[in-house]
Amino acid sequence: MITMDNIIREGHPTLRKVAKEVPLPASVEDRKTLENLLEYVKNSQDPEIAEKYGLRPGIGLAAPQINISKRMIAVHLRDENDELYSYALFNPKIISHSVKKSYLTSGEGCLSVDRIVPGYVPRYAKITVKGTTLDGEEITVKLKGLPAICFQHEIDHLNGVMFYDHINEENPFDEPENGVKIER
Ligand code: K1U
Ligand code: NI
Repeated sequence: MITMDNIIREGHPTLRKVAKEVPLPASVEDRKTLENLLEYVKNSQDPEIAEKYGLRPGIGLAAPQINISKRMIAVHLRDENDELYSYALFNPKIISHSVKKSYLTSGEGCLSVDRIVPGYVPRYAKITVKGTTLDGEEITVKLKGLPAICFQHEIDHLNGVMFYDHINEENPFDEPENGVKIER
């Protein structure tokens, strides 16, 4: 299982690389990696397991964060209506997005960043993502709110982008024009 010891931190060169596409159908090894990413996120949200193994809670994780530079992400979270978004995807791609932006009023954190970085992270308010599941099914998901933000954070990791790259340096709390505020 993945623990915090397997998660690389900012400054590690892998976090700044563009990750490679996963050849499909996925190999047994790549499938295992993706299963482990989803398992980490679920385990980290279970207070007993998280405490036992010292896991920092997360709502998503990308393969580069465990030093595997391949295009795989896992997300596991509930939206404001308590709807569960649980996905493990190979080669996720944003195929369309809104012009409108959104941002978390509490800012973002990252399991690869051991400090608080204050500021708003502008994201697309709505996105459509295509990707391939662990069962080899190609799916298309429409997202908004926190799930959309989480997918963008994880897909950024596949492109060597960190959340703080999006924060306005001069005015970290600059609000995107007509941006949707998301509280959590
Ligand atoms: O990729 C990562 O480092 C995980 C990161 C993802 C994230 C997506 C969108 C906004 C912020 C962060 C985290 O999960 S940080 C922890 C976190 O945001 C959280 C953890 C438990 C409950 C609710 C949120
Ligand atoms: Ni992150």
